[in-house]
Amino acid sequence: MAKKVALITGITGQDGAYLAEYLIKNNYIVHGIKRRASMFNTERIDHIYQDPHVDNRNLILHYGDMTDSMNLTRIIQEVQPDEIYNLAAMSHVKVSFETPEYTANADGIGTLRLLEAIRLLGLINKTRIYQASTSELYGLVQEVPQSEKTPFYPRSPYGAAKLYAYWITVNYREAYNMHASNGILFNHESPIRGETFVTRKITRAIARIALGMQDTIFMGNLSARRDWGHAKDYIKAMHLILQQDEPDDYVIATGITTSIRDFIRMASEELGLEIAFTGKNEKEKGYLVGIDEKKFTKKVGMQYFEALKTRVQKDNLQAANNTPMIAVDPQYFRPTEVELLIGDPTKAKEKLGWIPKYDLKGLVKDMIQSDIELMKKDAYLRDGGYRTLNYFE
Ligand code: NDP
Ligand code: GDR
Repeated sequence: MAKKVALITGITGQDGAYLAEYLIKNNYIVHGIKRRASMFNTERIDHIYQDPHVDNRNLILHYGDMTDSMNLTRIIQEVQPDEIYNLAAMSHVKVSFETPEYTANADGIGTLRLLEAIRLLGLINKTRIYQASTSELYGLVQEVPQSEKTPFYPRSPYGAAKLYAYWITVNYREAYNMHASNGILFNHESPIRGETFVTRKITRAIARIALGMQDTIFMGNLSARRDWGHAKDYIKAMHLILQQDEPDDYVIATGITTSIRDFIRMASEELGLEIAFTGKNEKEKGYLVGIDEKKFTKKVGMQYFEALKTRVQKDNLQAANNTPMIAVDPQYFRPTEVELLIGDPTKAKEKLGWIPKYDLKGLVKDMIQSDIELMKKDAYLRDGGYRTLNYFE
C-alpha cells in the first residue's frame, strides 16, 4: 500500500517534533515547514532528520512561513498531502500582547491561507486538515469543565487569533465539505516544551537550583490553574481526529486542574525538596524548608546535597538574609489572564477511543528527570573547570 503523505506546519516545535516522529513510525512520509533562522532551529527533529542526498526519505523539510500565501500554496501543490497538521503559530500568550498584529497574521490568517490553498488547488476531496485550536479560546470562565459546547471568550491577542482560526476551519468544513477539524487542546507539556512556558521554566530552574547553578526563579501569577497533559499523548489525538470518517471538533484534556504553585511543589518534591510559600500576590515567596536526603541523593547526586542544605530555612522565612527559591515579578503578569482551565475530554474518549498514558505526576517526573540530565552537563563542565571560547573578547 502506498504510504500516506502528511504535511506538518510548525514541525520544529514541541508538538510538531513528537507528531513527525509518531507519523514516521506509522509508515507516513512526513513533510515539514520550517522557518529560515539565523542559526539551526531543528534541534527537536535532528534525531529523525535525513540527509537530502539519500533516496526514499520519509522526512522532507521545506522553508516557509504562515504569513506567505504563495509559499504555502506552492508547498501544498508540490507535496499533495493526504493530511495537513497546522501546528505553526506564535504560540506564547504573553508575547502575543506585544506582537498582536503578527500573531493575528500567523495564527489567524495563516490558517485561512492553508484552507484556501487546499480549495484553490482542487484538493478538497484528497486533503484532510487538522487545526491546532486551544483551551485559550475559553478565556474568561463561562462554565467548568469546558467542553465542545462551552462558549468562547478569549483573553489575549493569541486567543482572539485562534478564535478566527477555529471558526474559519468550521466554515470551510460547512461551506465546501472539507475534512477540516479542530482539536481544542488544553495545555500539554514535555521535556522538549519551550523554555519560556511555565512548566518547563519551573522544571528547568528547579534542576538548576538543585545543582547549585541558580538561586531564585522569578514567576508571574502563581494562582492560575491549568489542565496539564503530556504532549506525547496529545499528538496521538491529533492523528486520531484525522482518521475519522467525519470531520469534527474535539476537546483534548485530562479533566484535572492544578495551580502553578502546586506544580512548583510537585516538581520540587520529585527531587525531595520541600517548598513553603508565604506572603500574597506580588509579595509572595517560596522558600526551601526541607530536603529528603535519600531522595535527593538518588535523583540528583550526593555531591550537590551539602551545598543545598545550607539553604534550608525553617523559621522566620521572610528574614532579610534568606534567599527565596521562588519570587514574584509582576513583569510576568498578563494584562488579561485566563485564571482557570479544566477540560472535559468525554467526547474524545468515546468517539476517538483516545486514552492518555501519562498523569500529571508522570509528566512532572519525565520533565524534571530530563532537565536534571540536561543541566548536569553544564554542571560537570563547570565543576571540571571547562570554559568555552569567548568569541567577543
Ligand atoms: P511551539 O511554540 O513549540 O511551536 C510552534 C511552531 O510554529 C514552531 O515550529 C515555530 O517555528 C512555528 N512557527 C511560528 N511562527 C511561524 C510562522 N510565522 N511560520 C511558520 N512557522 C511558524 O508550539 P507547540 O508545539 O506547543 O504547539 C503547537 C500548536 O498547538 C501551536 O499552534 C499552539 O498554538 C497550539 N497549542 C499548543 C498547546 C500546548 O499546550 N502546547 C495547547 C493548545 C494549542 P520556530 O521553531 O522557528 O519558532
Ligand atoms: P498558557 O501557558 O498561557 O496557558 O499557553 P504558559 O505556560 O505560558 O502559562 C500558564 C499559566 O502560568 C502563568 N504563569 C507564567 N507563565 C509563564 N509563561 N511564565 C511565568 O513566569 C509564569 N508565572 C505564572 C501564566 O500567567 C498562565 O496563567 C499555553 C501555550 O502553549 C498556548 O500556545 C496554548 O494554546 C495554551 O497553553 C493552551
